[in-house]
Amino acid sequence: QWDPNAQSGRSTFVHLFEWRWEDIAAECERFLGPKGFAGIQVSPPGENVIAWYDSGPQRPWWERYQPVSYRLETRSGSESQFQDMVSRCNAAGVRIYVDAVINHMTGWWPSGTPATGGSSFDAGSLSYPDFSGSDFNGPNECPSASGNIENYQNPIEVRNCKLVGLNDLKQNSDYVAGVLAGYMNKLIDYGVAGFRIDASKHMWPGDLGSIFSRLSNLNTNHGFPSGTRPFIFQEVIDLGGEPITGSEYVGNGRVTEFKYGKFLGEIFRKQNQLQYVENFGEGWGMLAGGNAVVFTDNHDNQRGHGAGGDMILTFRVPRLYKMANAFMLAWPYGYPKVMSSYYWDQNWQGGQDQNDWVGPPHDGNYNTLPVTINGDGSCGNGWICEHRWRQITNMVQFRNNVGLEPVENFWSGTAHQIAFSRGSSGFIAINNDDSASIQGDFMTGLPAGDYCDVISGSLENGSCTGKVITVNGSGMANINISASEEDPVIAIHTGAKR
Ligand code: LM2
Ligand code: CA
Repeated sequence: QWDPNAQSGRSTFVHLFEWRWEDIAAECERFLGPKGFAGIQVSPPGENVIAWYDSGPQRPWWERYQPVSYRLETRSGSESQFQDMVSRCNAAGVRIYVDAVINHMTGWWPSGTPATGGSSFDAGSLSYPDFSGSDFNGPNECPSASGNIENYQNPIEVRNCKLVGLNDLKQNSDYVAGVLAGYMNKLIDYGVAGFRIDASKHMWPGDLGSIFSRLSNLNTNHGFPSGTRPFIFQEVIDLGGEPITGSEYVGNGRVTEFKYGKFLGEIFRKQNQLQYVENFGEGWGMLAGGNAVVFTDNHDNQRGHGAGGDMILTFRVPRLYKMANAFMLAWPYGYPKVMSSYYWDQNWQGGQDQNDWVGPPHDGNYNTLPVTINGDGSCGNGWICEHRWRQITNMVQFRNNVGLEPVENFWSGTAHQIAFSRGSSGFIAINNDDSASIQGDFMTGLPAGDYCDVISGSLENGSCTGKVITVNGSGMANINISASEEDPVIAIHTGAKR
């Protein structure tokens, strides 16, 4: 289904990429719950191959996209830690969405290669704890010579051949569908609220639909109303130019709208113009907002995998990144996801980062390091925690506060300056011009009063730690944003009135 199953008044989720379950549970209680986040996409919880090359990737992040079994044992933690996390996050009002890797199992590895939960498998003879030979697509189903996907113009290849050599499951087998649904139902029983369906483009929409129809309703012991269906969002990379489209999947649930982050990158890098966003959404050829999950970047395209290329904005260009996220969170389109990353050193050679595989911060035994919290609220041990950046957290609260109010008073100045209000609940102005200021009296739509700009500061104990914006009796406010400001954005809303 399309509804994110969020607690009322919560409207944004965060991808805590590669976090440990213990750290996520703590983050729900100390930060995400109190700050109003709706949910979390967690890394795949099922057992995966331990990927290790003597010279080459060692425990890369992408090993988690090579399942061996559905035992809940990974670098993020154990089954009991997973259960504890889901319970504690639900109690804090924050939903858990599991990244479900159900298109495939591992790529080729020598027999005897270990897995994170201690299971044995033999990729070459298609032998896994739950699956064997005929559970996989083979030459009868896959028309390509190599058995791999070679031609994205042929939907049969894309769905029935191997994605980068990964053994491809037959979702139209009753047995396979039953195992996959069984895994997801166990997670539902533990209290999860929904799923990201990895590599959905590589599965037939009808096969996915019949797997989803086998899913249980959400667990009422975790506070979900009886009869609640799991939230589904399907990962389909559709930038146009291929026969498979995202719209083929909207009958099953939401779909990742990859055009969104690419467009935001182009706009804020000035390959396009900010002033054109007045009809951002369907008007730009994207899916209907109610069918879309949107994000500035994700774990793939922030490191050059996946879609969007060098336009994608990430934590490495923080000024543009904060502007783009502020726009995303202020603009009523789709269900937005905030990325939360870890740092790695890049090594660019010939336009390719040789370190794009580097896994999460770890100790000498490749145990993932805990997320530590510094005195100023930022994260340590190599965790970036974009979701804790004040400008981003405060805009999550802006979005919760403005709810479904419409965009009004849309204004554009130069090509890279805009302002708009959200009904009578919020107002934002963004200046991405290289030299011109935004300066003048703007219609904010807000009731008279003094408001805290939630970009330069926050409302704390009745006062503003940043700029104060005064709205007069007719809703007008004087707005001043020079082109050289650290964050050339002002955002005010009725939830942060002094
Ligand atoms: C996804 N969406 O459709 C994930 O978002 C993406 O991160 C996954 O790819 C992909 N699908 C499969 O689940 C990642 C990563 C790949 C990596 C795979 C499998 O982007 O580079 O492939 O996970 O771990 C790796 C190697 C590749 C090798 C393959 C099989 O990079 O060279 O292919 O494993 O051993 C021979
Ligand atoms: Ca497939």
